[in-house]
Amino acid sequence: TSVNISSFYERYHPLEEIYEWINLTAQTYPDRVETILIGKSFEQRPLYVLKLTGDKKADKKAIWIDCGIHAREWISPAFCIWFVHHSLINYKQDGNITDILDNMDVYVLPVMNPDGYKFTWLPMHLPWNRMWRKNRSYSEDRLCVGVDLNRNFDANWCTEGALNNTCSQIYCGSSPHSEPETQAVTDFLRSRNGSVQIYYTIHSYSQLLLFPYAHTLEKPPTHDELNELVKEAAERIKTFSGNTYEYGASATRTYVASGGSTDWAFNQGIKYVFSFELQDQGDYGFLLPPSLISQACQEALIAVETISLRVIEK
Ligand code: ING
Ligand code: ZN
Repeated sequence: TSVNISSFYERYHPLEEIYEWINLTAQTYPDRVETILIGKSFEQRPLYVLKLTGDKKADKKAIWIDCGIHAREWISPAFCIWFVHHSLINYKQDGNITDILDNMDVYVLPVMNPDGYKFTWLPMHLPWNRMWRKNRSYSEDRLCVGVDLNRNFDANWCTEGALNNTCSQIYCGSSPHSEPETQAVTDFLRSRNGSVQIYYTIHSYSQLLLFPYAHTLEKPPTHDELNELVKEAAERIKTFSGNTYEYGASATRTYVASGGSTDWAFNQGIKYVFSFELQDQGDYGFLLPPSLISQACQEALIAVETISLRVIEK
């Protein structure tokens, strides 16, 4: 009998293994990877960003990719991990990833919400824990635990599509950037002051390629340019796997949501801002089986490559 042992990159991993993987990756590729501690979570877990660099060039622009802002969306950290591995093993082999790394530094935050992610792996009270979305912050004056980090950014904070109710799945927090995870990301991006040109944030599920705005149905002046980019990405995914990814402005394509990271990043002046919803379209939902990790990650890679290479050309 043959046993099909899938690789590390085609499985989901508990948080401790992800931290080990970050260490090991930085040790294995010291010339290509720098680990940057950008802050700590509410429960004091480190938030590590991996900076990937190709051959040195002066005044490089940068790409930011964050994963795991929502705890239950396991394919998201799986993508960041898969993407880093893909980039490192294919640099100087594959033209697309080589072009990207030679022209842009790539910052990858594999797990923005480690406390929530950890909670979804705890065996008690399943299946409720597995469906946790928020972080795990609390205070004595609150009835319930957790803030939705994607409603906690300083962008029309806590207006439409967010709730000021601690028990809600879309609780916006006590103030903009009240959460240490949000603070760490916004401080870091501001510290790179102008170098970050493309911002990607990875969610699941629904198979969508979205861009600002999320908080209003109004279109930004660059709507058509952003729409062209996601349209091409969706077409290339369709050719690759046959899967359909819908695309468009976030609020129009899905629902109005305030306090999201994409609107904040866009308002900071980052021109190319995207939020991807990876597989699937609801059959498995957040419980995407490991056998689909590879294809889901390939699809997201196609979107990242298509958009990034177009922006580099501009
Ligand atoms: N979707 C996102 C959410 O936070 C989103 C959609 C994207 C909202 C960008 C705001 C900004 O609701 C999931 N699946 O979490
Ligand atoms: Zn999400």
